Amino acid sequence: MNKKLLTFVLVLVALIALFLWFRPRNVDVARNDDGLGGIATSTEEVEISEAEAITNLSIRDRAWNVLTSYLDRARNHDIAGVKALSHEQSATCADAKLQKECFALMDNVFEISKEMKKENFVNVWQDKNQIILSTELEKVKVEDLDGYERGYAYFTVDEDNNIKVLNFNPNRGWYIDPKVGTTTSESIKLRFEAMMLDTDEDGLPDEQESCSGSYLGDPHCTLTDPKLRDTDKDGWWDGVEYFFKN
Ligand SMILES: [Ca+2]
Ligand SMILES: [Ca+2]
Repeated sequence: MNKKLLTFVLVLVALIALFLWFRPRNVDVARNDDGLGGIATSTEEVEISEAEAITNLSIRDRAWNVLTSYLDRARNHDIAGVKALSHEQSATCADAKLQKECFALMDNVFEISKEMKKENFVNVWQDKNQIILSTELEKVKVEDLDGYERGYAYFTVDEDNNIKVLNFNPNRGWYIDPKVGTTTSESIKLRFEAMMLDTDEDGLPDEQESCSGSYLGDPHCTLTDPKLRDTDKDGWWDGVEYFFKN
């Protein structure tokens, strides 16, 4: 590996919906956003078939509405409501004895969601089983670190065409300490772009799929085909299936 890479602080931000868990490399990057941004509050469940017939909403709108409802329910500590819009309920919230911990998890998820703005999620990848919304790569400054971030929201679609929240992450990113090394801003940008390149648009960067570059020797790499969305051809994209297994 290039020595310059040693200066990178790799931070995989994976935050996350109530049914998921924090990754060891997670970091909560707080910003001073003004409220909920594009997150509205609605308790309407969204079914693809209904939406198509009644409102003609786009897939992006339907998925975002589900996420909005999910977050609204999390904010209100509505365990059953969150479960209904989740791909899978968290073990914490499934255990009645852990209600306090579940509520804390809900508060955390809702707080982090404040960074998400609908207008930024311009990429829409979907088929009958899954939907991924993502933002473009954004240059950021986090405390003393320079970095690039990209937001993701993952959804599944069940047999009744109900959209369910699988995972979301407002700022999956990689950061570098500018005081370390002599890397130029242009080479940093190129390196970050390579680190976040997702050729097959399945929600997993090429390097994570190929266990190369920033994922060399990383247990979170998947050894899936970075040029094929559904490596094992079971109908679930590699980036979606990742959250089933991790
Ligand atoms: Ca990929
Ligand atoms: Ca698959």
